[in-house]
Amino acid sequence: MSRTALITGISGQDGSYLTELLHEKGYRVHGTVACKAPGIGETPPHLHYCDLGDGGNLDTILDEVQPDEVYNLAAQSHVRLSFDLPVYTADVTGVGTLRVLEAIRKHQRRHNRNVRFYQAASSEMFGEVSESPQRETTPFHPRSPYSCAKVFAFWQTVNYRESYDMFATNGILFNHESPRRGEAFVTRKITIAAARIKLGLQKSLKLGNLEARRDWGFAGDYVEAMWLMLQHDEPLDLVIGTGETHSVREFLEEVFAYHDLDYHDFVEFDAALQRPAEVSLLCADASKAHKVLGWEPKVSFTQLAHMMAEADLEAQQVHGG
Ligand code: F7E
Repeated sequence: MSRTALITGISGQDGSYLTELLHEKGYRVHGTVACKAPGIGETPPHLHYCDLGDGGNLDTILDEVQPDEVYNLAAQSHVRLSFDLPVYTADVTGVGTLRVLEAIRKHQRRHNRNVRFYQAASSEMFGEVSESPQRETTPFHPRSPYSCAKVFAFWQTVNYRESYDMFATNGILFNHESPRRGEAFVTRKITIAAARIKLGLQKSLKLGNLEARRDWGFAGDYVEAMWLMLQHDEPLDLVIGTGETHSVREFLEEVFAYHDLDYHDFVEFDAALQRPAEVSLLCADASKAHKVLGWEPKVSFTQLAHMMAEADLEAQQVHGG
């Protein structure tokens, strides 16, 4: 019998890749979108309006969909923005996860059925790192309202697993990108600007800290890890990343070089794009995920940069100007 999944935040980058993967595997896929999404009143049957800052209709959605698996991908996920909207971020990203967990607990009791839960935890929780690479046992030291909210959500997920015997897991995902990445994140901001500069549609690009180092992988690879975590025989918390770290500057160089451009000629520093507290270095040790799930990333840093550069060049050729 075909299984049913519910994805909160289905309209984001990860939601779109996960939906494709689950459809390939024969799932019925339902998703939630926040009320700001367009087309209210014309919602397709598999889409449900739900803002995790409220969550008042989660019970109804769960009863209607009867999911076997819930992937909690909804969040205010922009780190810089979380400094401007700390309480909103804590509510949606932190307490929002608790709202989903509590709704699942009650749904399971009402219907005497089991639901497997995946929480989109984040490498940002490691923040000011005490060891490198970071693994499951590395202490958290969050450096933003966003990552504080993710730490809260992480421990609530562990707590529901330990208190109610729920199949609740945390995937501690390091940065993952793609041509579908939101335009406010640094990789996509760079690939769009580089394509526009190449085509003569834009003259310069303003950026903040170029020395921050991240472990960047391909989102398409990472949604497979999410799914594998829910197929495992026991609920676990796992680090998912590539094990390589690169600076924002290296990503810039890679993308501009792809277009035969030198980024020095176009990039301007803008102090307003810096964060009150920065995470300087992230690098994953995903050996446990490799051992337990057999998971490993397929797309390299250079392939990812080129994939995104190429996709944005094509998109700007069609829609730019
Ligand atoms: O910044 C620096 C910035 O916004 C990366 C989210 O998905 O991954 C993401 O969080 C780095 C930072 O991602 C600009 O200071 C310089 O050091 O692309 P980002 P993030 O903050 O690492 C984690 C795993 C998540 O969980 C988050 O939800 O780039 N940087 N100049 C800039 N960043 C931005 N956005 N814009 C700039 O102009």
